[in-house]
This record gives sequence, structure tokens and C-alpha cells, in this order.
Amino acid sequence: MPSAPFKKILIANRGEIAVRIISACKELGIQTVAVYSEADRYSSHVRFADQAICIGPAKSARSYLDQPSIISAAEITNVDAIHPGYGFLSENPGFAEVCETSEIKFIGPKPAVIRLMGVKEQARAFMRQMGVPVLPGSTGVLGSPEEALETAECIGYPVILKASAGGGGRGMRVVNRPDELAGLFAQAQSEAGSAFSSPDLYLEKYIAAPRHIEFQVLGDEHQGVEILGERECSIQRRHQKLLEESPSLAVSDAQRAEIGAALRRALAAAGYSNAGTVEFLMDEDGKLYFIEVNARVQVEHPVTEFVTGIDIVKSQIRIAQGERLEEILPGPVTLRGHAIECRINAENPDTFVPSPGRITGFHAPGGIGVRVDTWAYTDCVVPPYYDSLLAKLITYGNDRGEAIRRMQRALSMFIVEGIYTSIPLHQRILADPDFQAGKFDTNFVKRFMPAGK
Ligand code: MV4
Repeated sequence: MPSAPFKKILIANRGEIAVRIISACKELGIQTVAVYSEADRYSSHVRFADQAICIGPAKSARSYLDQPSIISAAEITNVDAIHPGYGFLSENPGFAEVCETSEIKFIGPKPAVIRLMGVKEQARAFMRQMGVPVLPGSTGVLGSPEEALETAECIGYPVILKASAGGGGRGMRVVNRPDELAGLFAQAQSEAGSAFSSPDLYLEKYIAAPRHIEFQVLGDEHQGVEILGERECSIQRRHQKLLEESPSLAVSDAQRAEIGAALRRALAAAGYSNAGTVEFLMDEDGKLYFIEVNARVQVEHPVTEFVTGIDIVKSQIRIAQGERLEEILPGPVTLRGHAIECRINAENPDTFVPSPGRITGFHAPGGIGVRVDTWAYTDCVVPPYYDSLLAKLITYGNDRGEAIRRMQRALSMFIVEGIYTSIPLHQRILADPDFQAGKFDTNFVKRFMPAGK
């Protein structure tokens, strides 16, 4: 049953995460195949991989999302496995199935598990049954606006309607009063129907000023599960995270242990194998409630790597080779020190308008406790077709204060010329007394927006 070690992996992604996955493969002695669109011919992942294949035009739908092109590239190069990174095909159960049929290992959970976690209402029901705290709300999909009204009366307003096939903040409606419900239900249903595969809705108690906290997990193919602490991801704007840290100042040791134990049971029962993230909202009383699972590696995984000393991407690959967590991990998981990540985006720091173009000068900081994950270099071109993430700057310190000061000095030594970046916004956030005191929720970044938006 445990498959042989991989000789060659295809990376079905681009940008910094493709480079990150190539790094892990190099350290494991695994050959790599990059795929790229016509817009990415001169991208770093193409240069660093052992082989590279152009899979189509710039538009993602015709390249990084084009399953036949990617499978063909995998077959031509005779790879053993495909690493999907994040975004694109990473949580597509159909693609995971196609890989299986083509006898290529998909580095991720089994298709049925991806599917369960992708149907948000089912993931919520599963977690509730397993004793993980979930928000008061509907049981199963809402059959009608009348049923929604009954449930809302039961739990009290405000409530939030969510698309079962949604996630990441799309297709949600906050309902403050009973008379608004029918109208918002119809809106949410039609939006969900056209944006996602299904119009199914469910309902939860609405938390107006939550913290967004997520637990990093690793599951192997033998029911082994480990919890790698949590990340604080409340510093975001319009569901785009800007800064993440680990651990969260708001999570107590007792809470971490309690949620961790429940998640170990739940994910082992689900047969979860791969790296994954379990998202929670923390209410004003400091209680944590499950909201959804991300069945992939995440952008912000390096903060967890710093505080645990565990290489999450290498772990993903070794899990997919059939190895057990006991073999992969150096010992019991412990958290030490504090790590912060700033997402350096190619965008105007005041308006958030994307800023593609040529980078005419580039210098990344280094030194103790500093890590830069990037695909950028002097004279590279940031294409307008994809997300604007240029680099991730991650700092580690013995405590949060040291990690913050290290981030401030590293930002001051980060040079990107020729385009706008979010660096000045990060500097304003880090200098904010409330940020420094750890007093913030998901509304924090609004104070830096011109019209408070
Ligand atoms: C919520 C919520 C308040 N109450 N659910 C947005 C992303 C998606 N994963 C879940 N989201 C939210 N769900 C209840 N019951 C507020 C949000 C939310 C949010 C969550 C995490 C990080 C940033 C956010 C920004 C606005 C709304």
C-alpha cells in the first residue's frame, strides 16, 4: 500500500508557491517539472525546475486551470505525482479523481474528503457531530425562506446566510431583522446558483467583530493526525489577508489543547490526509467556533514552520508517499517563539489597485530570523492576469515584540522599484499601538482606508 518514494513531481502552480514546492523537492532529491502560461515564460519557477512545459495562454482558464493540458504535461514527463499548491486546482475533487485515474498521485486529501470539506454545510455537520464547537445555526441545507425564518427566530438576530458551495467570503448575506430575510434569502440563493455549482444555503449566528483564527493540521494515510498550533489571520481587507502570525495572542494554552484534541479526533475519523487548515471565528467573549476547512497548503504556512520547526511542504510530499507522521516529524509538536508574515503585494498601498509591470530594482532583506518566499527578481515583469502576491516576508523572534521589530527593520531593507507595493501599508499596521497591543479583529484594516471602507 505505501507507494515508493517519488522520483519526479509536476508543480501545477506558479509564483512563490511553485518556487516553495520546488525547494522542498530539491531537498528531498525529487526531480521537478514546472508548467507555465505564455505570460510566465520568464518566471522563477520555470528557471528553477528541472523541466518546464508551456501549457497555454496567459488566462488561467486556459493554462493553470486546464486539466487536460496539465495531465498531458504530467504524462509526457512521466511524473509520479502532482503538487497543486494553493488556489487553481488545489481543492478540485474532480481533478484529484482524474489524477487517480491517470495513475498520478495527487498531493492532497482523497477526492471524497476534498468533496466533504468543500460542501460547507456538510463539513459543519461533520465537525458538530465530532464535538468541535460550531456556531448556532441551521442543521443541513435550508429548504425555504420560512425554514430560515424559523431558525433565525430560534437563535436570535443578526444571522448570516452562507452558500454551501461558497467559502472564502463569497455569497454571504447578513440579516439583521426578520423582515429582511426573504429578500436576502432570494438574493443569496440566486448569487450562489450562478457563482457556484449549487444554490444551497445555510445559516449561522452572525459575529460582527470576530477574530479569524485557523489551526494548521497534518494528517497521514494511516489515520495519524497532528495539530501544529494556530495562526491569527484577522489583519485582512475584503477577505485578502495582509499579515498573519503564530501563535495568536487571543488563544489560551487550554483552548489550544481543547480544540486540538477535538480536531485530532475529527480529522482522523474523516480520513484526512495532507496538510490542512481548520478555520474558526472567535467571538467577543473569546470563544472559538469552527467555520470551514481548507484542504490544501496555505499562503501563510511559513509562520507555522517557524514556530514548529516543521517543513509543511516536505511533509505533504512524504505523506503522499505513504509515510507515517511518526516517521516524518522529528518528535512531539511544540510551539516556540513567535512568527509574523507580511504579504507583499504588487498593488497601490492606499487604494489596493493592482500594480502590474516591470520591477526595475529588487532587493530582499536577510539576516537572523528573516525569511523571504518570492518569485520576483530585478527586471522581472508582474503579469496582470494573476493574484498580486509578489513576496512573503516572514520574521521570527523569541517573542512577539522581537518578531515585530525584526519585521520593521526587514521592511525598511526591502526594495521594490518600478511598481507600487503594500510595504508602506504594512509599516503603518506594525506601528499601530492597537496592533502592537494585540487589540484587533477582522475590522482592523478599515481604519487605514480613505473612506473607512
Ligand atoms: C462569518 C462572519 C461572522 N459571523 N460567519 C468570511 C470568510 C468566510 N470564510 C467566513 N467569513 C465570515 N463568516 C459568521 N457566522 C464574518 C465573516 C467575515 C470574515 C471572516 C474571517 C476573516 C475576515 C472576515 C471579514 C468579513 C467577514
